Amino acid sequence: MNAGHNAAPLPPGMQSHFDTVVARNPGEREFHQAVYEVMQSLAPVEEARPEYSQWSILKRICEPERQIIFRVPWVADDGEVQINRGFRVEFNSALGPYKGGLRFHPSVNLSIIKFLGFEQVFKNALTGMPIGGGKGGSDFDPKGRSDAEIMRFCQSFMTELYRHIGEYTDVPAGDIGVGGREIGYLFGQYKRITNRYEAGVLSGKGLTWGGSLVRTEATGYGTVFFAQSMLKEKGQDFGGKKVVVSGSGNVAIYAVEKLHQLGATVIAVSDSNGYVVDEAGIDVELLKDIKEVRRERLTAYVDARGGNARHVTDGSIWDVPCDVALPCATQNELEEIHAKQLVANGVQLVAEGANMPCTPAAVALFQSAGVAYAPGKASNAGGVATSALEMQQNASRDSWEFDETEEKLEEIMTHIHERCLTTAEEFGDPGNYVTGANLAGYLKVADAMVSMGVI
Ligand code: NDP
Ligand code: 2IT
Repeated sequence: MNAGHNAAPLPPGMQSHFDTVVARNPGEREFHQAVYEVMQSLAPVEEARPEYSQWSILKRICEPERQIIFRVPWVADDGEVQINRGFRVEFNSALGPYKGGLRFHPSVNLSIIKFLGFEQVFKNALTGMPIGGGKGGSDFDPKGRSDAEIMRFCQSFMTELYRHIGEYTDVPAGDIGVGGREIGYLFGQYKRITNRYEAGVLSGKGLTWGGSLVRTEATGYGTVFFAQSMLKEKGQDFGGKKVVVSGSGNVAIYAVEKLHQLGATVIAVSDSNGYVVDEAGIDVELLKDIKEVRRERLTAYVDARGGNARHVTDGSIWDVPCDVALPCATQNELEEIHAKQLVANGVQLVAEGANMPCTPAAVALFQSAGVAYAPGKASNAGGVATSALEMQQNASRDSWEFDETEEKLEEIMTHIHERCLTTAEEFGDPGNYVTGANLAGYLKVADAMVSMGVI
């Protein structure tokens, strides 16, 4: 079997490895998809590095080092006891402590956390920072919950998680449904239980208690910096480009902000209820107010904005014609049918702000149509890279200026872009960012694992 979504076949030797992963992890569709996607790139390294098969690197890399699942009981405002499920998958620590976000969304299950953890291992390697890969979260749905309920949930979640994490062990951060507010409640509970002010245990903290400037902006800004490097390869820049950004959360908002700074016009954003088209350019300050302060739906944007801005609930945001598309919402949000529409409308570049937002068939279509396409593990690595900068600042009890930190982020993204291209070229697939990202990440982790023996 393959990973679904019409993925291209694997070489025969690799297929048997993939079949084993499917048999050992039954029903975990998203995890299978993420593994398959990496395996599609691996044939040339397996040939070039015979020691990898000698030491069973591929088999070990597909097996998380540790998977933790726990009960999260808490009491809702109406007095009813709620039970959620918590996860932390500590995937690979060859390069450093496990590092990766926490996702709170009703769709969360072990498959989703494992796909995210698996991707995180290679993404973190690409950043060049000393961080391993992990991911966690819960099927808790924050929508419609009061602040007090969010706090009680976070406290209960941390009451179990605290024993597994630490500055040198595992350092969680945010992801979907987990932002500054949740990191605050989680950090408070960790500090209380352990009686340690261990700033390096979480990243994405507030600026007055160990957080880093630019971490909030980092994933969105970083994705745009990466896309800017891709455009530069083609002799172009963002000036005058029409861009569509899906989602309207942390990643999407700061992608829009940076795109506007670079002279592009973002004409559409979305949430899970529909999308907004605003040909005059999305008003990012209004979007921040609605999503970060008021925590409302996008219909409120249209009500406040007036003019020609409109809210659309049928079809898809990918129907909106654009030069550049940045999927920044969630996995598998951009399918083959959407890719066809984007290509028909003349899209030139797609860079993923979200994790695995394009299905394999959509990716294949972009690549065969000559659309420049960047996978999230390269293009959205700016968030975790800035988390690692936050860890550096915590370790040295220092805090850096905004401009200095943003410069470091831009440098890191430019460097990842370069690594992708040189690695793709080295392994005979010039210009292919998927090959470049998968191989550059894999080689770094695999070499470290070879050095450390069978553990
Ligand atoms: P947020 O929770 O801030 O925002 C998520 C956005 O995506 C919201 O607009 C949300 O709409 C939409 N969305 C989420 N799930 C779905 C769904 N199932 N269907 C449709 N829309 C959905 O999360 P982030 O912006 O932090 O994360 C977005 C993506 O970026 C994720 O894939 C995440 O893994 C990835 N990412 C995040 C990083 C970070 O630093 N935060 C770093 C690297 C990658 P609604 O509000 O209606 O649910
Ligand atoms: O997917 C991701 O890279 C994140 N959610 C950020 C992880 C982190 O540790 O900053």
